[in-house]
Amino acid sequence: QSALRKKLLDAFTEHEGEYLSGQYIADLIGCSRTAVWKHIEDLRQEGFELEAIRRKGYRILKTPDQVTANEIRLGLKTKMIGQRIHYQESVDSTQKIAHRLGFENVPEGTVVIADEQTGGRGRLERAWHSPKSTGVWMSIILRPNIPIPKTPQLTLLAAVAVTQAIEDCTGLEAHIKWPNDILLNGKKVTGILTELQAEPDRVHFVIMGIGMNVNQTKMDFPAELQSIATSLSIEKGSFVNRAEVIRAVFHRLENLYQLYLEKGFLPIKLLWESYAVSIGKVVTARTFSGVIKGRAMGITDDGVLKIEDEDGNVHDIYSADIEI
Ligand code: BT5
Repeated sequence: QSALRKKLLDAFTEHEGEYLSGQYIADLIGCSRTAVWKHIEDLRQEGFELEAIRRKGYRILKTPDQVTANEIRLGLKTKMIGQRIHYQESVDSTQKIAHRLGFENVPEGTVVIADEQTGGRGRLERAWHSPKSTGVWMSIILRPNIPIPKTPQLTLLAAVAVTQAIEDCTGLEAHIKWPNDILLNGKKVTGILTELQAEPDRVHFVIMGIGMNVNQTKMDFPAELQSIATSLSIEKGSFVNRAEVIRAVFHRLENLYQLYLEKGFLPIKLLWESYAVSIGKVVTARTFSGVIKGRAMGITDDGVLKIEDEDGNVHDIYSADIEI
């Protein structure tokens, strides 16, 4: 089967852009015309786009969009982030693998990427829907020399990087919802999960998990997400190359991380506030200890959200879900 597949793909590669007739393919791989049709259907199942024209034959319009290390490396200009990529087709969660690698002392900037996650997760062990071949599911290992209370700043930094990368690749204007949601037209397109391994006085390593919806259609989302989630291709109206999105995130992330290590959080904070949707608006924050409604005033240098309620009391929000 795979030898036949290789022959077929080699033939398409050799005759790039041309039509191969059903008879030609049948002769080439030694099968019936009906079997040819079956092979073509298999390719379509795998994500190839093929055009079939009567009396001319078949032509490949698009190869599947992959997120393997080779595919990403082509055109990657970073020095640190993504220099090492661990790719797997299907994993439980890239976070788990990255944690394991973090303990194995892999270099900073090592990334774990999967084509599919069967147990992708968000904050508080919530599920993160990560279907096959349509999104970017990755975890980046960082080793910043910063005190533990500053680590939430990295979530905000990642949000800025993703927002910029989305604009680079699609021209779409994304917005950030504190602390970790990236929205397009008010719907969530990316979630960020920052986890850390720390000793009492210092950060051992940080795992920055990024989940981006790229080529899902509305129907690809489970019913409960259809009204709150979106993908880059839904918003752009055309297919988006995942490897290109990943490279753009790596570039932006590396630049901002460098800036952060040299100049501190202030420049990141200013960028973050310029992309944030909630600042100045009345929001509802659901925290562990209750619900706070008020005007979002901004974030502190520690990445804490400040909300002023109706009575003029200012609340510091460390962790919550925000409704705008
Ligand atoms: C997040 O959590 O937004 C962080 C998501 C991080 C996912 C990445 S993928 C790579 C790495 N490996 C992992 O296992 N995780 C990271 P949170 O703010 O808790 O949001 C979770 C909520 O978002 C869920 O309860 C759903 O309502 C919604 N949701 C789930 N899947 C979604 C999707 N694909 N797109 C948009 N919303 C989704």
